[in-house]
Amino acid sequence: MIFDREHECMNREDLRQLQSERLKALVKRVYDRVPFYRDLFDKVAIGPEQIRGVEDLARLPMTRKYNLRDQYPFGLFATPMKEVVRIHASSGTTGKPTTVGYTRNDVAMWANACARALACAGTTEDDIVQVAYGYGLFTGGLGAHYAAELIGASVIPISGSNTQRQLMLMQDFGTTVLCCTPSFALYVWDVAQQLKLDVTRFPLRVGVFGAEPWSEAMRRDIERKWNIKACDIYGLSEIIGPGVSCECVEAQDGLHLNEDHFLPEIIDPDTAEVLPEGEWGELVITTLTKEAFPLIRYRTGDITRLNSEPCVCGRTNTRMDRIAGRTDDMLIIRGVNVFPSQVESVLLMSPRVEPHYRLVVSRKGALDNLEIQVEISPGLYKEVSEGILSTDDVTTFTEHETLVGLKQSIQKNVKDIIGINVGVVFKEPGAIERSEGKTQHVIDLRKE
Ligand code: DLL
Repeated sequence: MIFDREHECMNREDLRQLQSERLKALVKRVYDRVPFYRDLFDKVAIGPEQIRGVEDLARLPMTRKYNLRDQYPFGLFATPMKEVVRIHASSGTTGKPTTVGYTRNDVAMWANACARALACAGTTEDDIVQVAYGYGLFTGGLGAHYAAELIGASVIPISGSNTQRQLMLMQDFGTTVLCCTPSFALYVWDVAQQLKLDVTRFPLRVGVFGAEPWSEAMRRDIERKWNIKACDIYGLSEIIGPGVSCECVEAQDGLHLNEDHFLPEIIDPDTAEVLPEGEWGELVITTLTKEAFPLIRYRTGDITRLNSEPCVCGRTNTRMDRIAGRTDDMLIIRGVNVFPSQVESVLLMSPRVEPHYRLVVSRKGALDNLEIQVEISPGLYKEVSEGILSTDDVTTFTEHETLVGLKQSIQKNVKDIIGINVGVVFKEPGAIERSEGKTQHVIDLRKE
């Protein structure tokens, strides 16, 4: 079990001291070694000698995804390629991917940070860990793999896809911990139902799910369906991969951040002003110990808030809330900021719909229009289909009175809680395409 009490339960003053020392060394290193940072710091007339510790962090300029793209592929590396032992890259939906590099020490630090995360979620050396995150340039597979091995668990490196085989190995090998995206966990469950497998009798105990936004309601749904504890793990390839933070299985109340390696701040995404603890905003991270690809004040685009109250599990490191959304997938519908995860939470208030949904945004004249397409539960589908067959006056799915009522109640909840009027379209179970990687919930027709 990798519970690093020295660093995870540190007195906060000592932690700040450690962070300050590491920050000073980092700033000097990037200034000396990376022309991009030297230029960036020179532009705002900041030199390494002016950074005395964490208290001076806000004087440093921020970095963003486009800086990484501009320096593609290796322009931000702070070590010669000879010392780089691993390269990962983001999938890059637009144009070139962003590339990140690791030295041997970086790989070891990552394994350690991610091992802490998996241990925090309850993984021990007695576990059998099925890693169903994709292996490859994506950091999910290898990140969880090295971490679980470091803990001493038995790792099944199955990668993503192969749903039936996932289920077979889960049963035959007695998997106790599953690592994958939350949507894949739901997908595998669906397939188990088709195969008439009772997954609640599997030895599976814990799921360590992340790489995409999910809601508290979705957690409850997954926990009930699988009869497990589901913990949220967060990370991004630019910073390290999975293992930046993770929930503890004891409290499941915020994700413990590995703050001795990753220094967090929350800013207002519009003004870039640093916000006080507890306020929602964009997470900004400075990597304190990375060698090959250090980042200074990197704007993650992820919306969360921080809480440095000690946790019941004993850890004292700052916890971040589950990611509420991204600054760039925030939808603005008639002036109201809407995150897909908020809609998901409202949808899942109804037990009669499934967490398989799509948000289709279009423009009618000058007005933005949001249509929620959501699958109804198999039970409701059966009830409605039988109803349609046995009644003469109701001929279509959408006219069925149960669905009309359900639609109105979802519309009312969305209006009351999020503050917008939406259209709701019900789909049959299985009609919404499943994803084996990250799910794309939003289709924005306004951009086409
Ligand atoms: O998704 C790393 C990872 C792998 C994290 C496995 C957790 C588990 P990227 O592909 O670079 O890296 O994508 C990073 O995914 O900025 C968030 O927007 C989103 N994301 C990651 N974890 C979570 C999470 C990996 N737990 C981007 N909740 C990040 C919400 C998440 N969003």
